Amino acid sequence: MYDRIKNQDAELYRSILDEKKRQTEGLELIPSENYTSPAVMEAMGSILTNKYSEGYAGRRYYNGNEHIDHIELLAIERAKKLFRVKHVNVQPYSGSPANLAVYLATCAPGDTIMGLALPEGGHLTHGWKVSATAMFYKSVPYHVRADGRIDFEELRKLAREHKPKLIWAGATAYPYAYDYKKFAEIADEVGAYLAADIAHVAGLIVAGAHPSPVPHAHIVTTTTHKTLRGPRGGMIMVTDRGLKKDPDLAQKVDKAVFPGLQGGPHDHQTAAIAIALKEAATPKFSAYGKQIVKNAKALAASLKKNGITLVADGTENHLILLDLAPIFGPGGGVFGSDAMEVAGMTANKNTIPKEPMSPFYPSGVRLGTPALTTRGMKEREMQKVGEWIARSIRAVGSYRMPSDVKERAAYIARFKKGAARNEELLAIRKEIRSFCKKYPLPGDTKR
Ligand code: DSN
Repeated sequence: MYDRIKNQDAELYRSILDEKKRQTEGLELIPSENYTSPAVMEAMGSILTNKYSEGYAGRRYYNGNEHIDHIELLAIERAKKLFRVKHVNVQPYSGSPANLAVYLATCAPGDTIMGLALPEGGHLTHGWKVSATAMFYKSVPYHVRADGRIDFEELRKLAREHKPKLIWAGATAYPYAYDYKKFAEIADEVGAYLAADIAHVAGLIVAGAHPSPVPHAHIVTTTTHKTLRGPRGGMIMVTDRGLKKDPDLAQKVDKAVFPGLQGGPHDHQTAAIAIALKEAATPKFSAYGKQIVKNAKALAASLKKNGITLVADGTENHLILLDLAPIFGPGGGVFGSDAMEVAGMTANKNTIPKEPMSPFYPSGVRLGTPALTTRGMKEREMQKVGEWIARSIRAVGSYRMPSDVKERAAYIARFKKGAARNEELLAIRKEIRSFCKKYPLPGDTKR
């Protein structure tokens, strides 16, 4: 495998192999990651990467696009059918550019927009202060309640007061199902566009394991590489409701993507998206999406049984948020996620609702089941994974984040050194390595 890279660039080849080993021998628990099929990867490495195709099918700025047109139209038709929407743009390079195009299509600079605050689970591009979306637009964030659910009372009050042009429904660390109907009621009341960012749950929606925003939102955006299990990429969809609100919305979205924001589309990516959409339309994918949620619920139950506190006391989707404050005190997310990494499990430190420390030293860990489910693991395996996570966290449970910010870097460096030598973590790593041999990555037959 990768023989040409091996012959041409030995240094880079080694890094690819090392990464392959990491992905194969460890448990991938980051809820926004997944393993694509070999066909999707083949398209990403195909000859299509050589082409320029600025514009849209039949209206390109370059010649030689007859086959590219066919590929892009195939992706669009598949997405329209799968999500039951009227219009799709498959050119956004990824989720953030897709979301930026929605602003361009619906707002003028300086208009008011609303999204869930980032530390409470929202996304940067939903108007968080360090993002261009808060620099060029007036952002009024809404929040979650103490139980972690979206505070619709606050959202309604703020919307009435600030009259936003655009409201985002979607998050990156939200363990509940989204109530799109409630969002739509508020957006309609103040005349705002409702954009649902379904990046995290797109695959679950297709599988019937999560409600769809399509009957409620005007615009839907998604990445294609999370639960949808395609290549890295993005899509923007315009619904019937969207076209009813603004008959020009589809053209506005297309113009926002190109020439508003981007140049030539990544045709190899478009082809890989088309393949992933074909895969996602199968009964096998439907079973996969449902299994992701069953596995997340089983993993949540195992974690609780093993003494770990969870935000929302569980999950309604693919994602689980560990509240590690009861173990480490505030700021323990870094100890939890780093200990898991030494033990062979990849997750990420994350803020929890009403975070007692800060986004740099958060008190939680975010994890999910899409990637493990792709490897064929089921509820029984989740029992074991929950035990490993709990054991890893307990193995470093005596660490406490210093309250003096200046002391933290040195303390974390000492913690990392200790964790790398921790016998319990190294023992778990060995167990996981041997366990993983039974669950090959897609297309990986050579063990
Ligand atoms: N970084 C993605 C995630 O992990 O949820 C969102 O952009």
